[in-house]
Amino acid sequence: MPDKVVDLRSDTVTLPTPEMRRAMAEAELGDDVFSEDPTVNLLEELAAERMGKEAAVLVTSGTQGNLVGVLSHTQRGDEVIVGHQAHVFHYEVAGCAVVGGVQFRTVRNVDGMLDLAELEAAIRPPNVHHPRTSLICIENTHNRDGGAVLDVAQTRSIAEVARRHGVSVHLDGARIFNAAVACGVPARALAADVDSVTFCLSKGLSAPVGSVLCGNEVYIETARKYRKMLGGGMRQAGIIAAAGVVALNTMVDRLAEDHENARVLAEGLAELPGIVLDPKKVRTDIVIFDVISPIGADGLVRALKAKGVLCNVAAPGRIRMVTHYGIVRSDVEWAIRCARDVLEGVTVGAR
Ligand code: TLP
Repeated sequence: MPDKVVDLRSDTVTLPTPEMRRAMAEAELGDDVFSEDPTVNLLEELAAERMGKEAAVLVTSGTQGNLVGVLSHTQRGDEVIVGHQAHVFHYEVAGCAVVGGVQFRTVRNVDGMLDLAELEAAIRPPNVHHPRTSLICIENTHNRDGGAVLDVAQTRSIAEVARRHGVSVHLDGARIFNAAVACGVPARALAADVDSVTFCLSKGLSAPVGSVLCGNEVYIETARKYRKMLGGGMRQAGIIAAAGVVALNTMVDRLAEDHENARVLAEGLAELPGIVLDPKKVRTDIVIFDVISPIGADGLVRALKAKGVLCNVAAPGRIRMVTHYGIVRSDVEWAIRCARDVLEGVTVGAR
């Protein structure tokens, strides 16, 4: 591997800032299972305030946030409606089915948005044969849809369908602050119409560990029990929460830089032979493109890795690159140059 590494695999690779490390070292601590860790309590208050919800609970990861989030809305045998590209459907090891005994039903999602007619039709009327539809899960920004953003009106339109049928809405807001920055609104505006929201501290916000699940007080009380059941009662978790507080206070506005770098990356890549990409669709930190070059997506990932540029295949023939706190403009320019060298050197039939 070359000396210089440009790691575009995910914003999860971000390292804590010096201010976070200091805050972690100096954090005031207590036993969080007794709700006695002042730093965790501070983070939870701050998170609830940012999301416009009554209460919040620190969880270990985005996956645990969604699992605890879904469990706290549902009973065994319920049905949960999710987009067919949802993270919770593709990448969370079927935890909701295994642990929660709930069944997922997918509806089409395009650019992060659910098809409203399909959504409404998927909500089951009460019937002795049917599972009860108790929850709709949405995702903002949308990972597999290339970091697509749902705006306030789109979120509201989904929540209105849910409300008409007495169904709750959970928002996987792993990257909700990226969505908020892209829309130019506070994150709480994007969470206003949902019943619960989870967001990640350890993606673009660069904290080392943790996510926060937010909702009303009764819901979060339930969530605390499920978190404990899943082994997420972390005792002196203020060590982690301290970095989360710094993340919320210092790392949100700078996400605009990541979005700008992603735009430059997308525009550069879109000009290369064998890449299919509409840069206008890139609004946040995720760039997803199809590879029609004979080298293929796997071959391009391998060739870039040999040059020190890391990225992943997101689906067959499709690559994902993500910008973040560890990536500056010259890294993006370098990645484009490496991709150009590889793709312009490919001859038809080569693999
Ligand atoms: N996504 C990861 C991988 O799992 C693909 C990534 O690199 O993007 N919701 C969304 C929308 C996510 O993108 C992720 C992580 C999660 C939930 C889960 O978060 P973690 O990894 O903290 O469990």
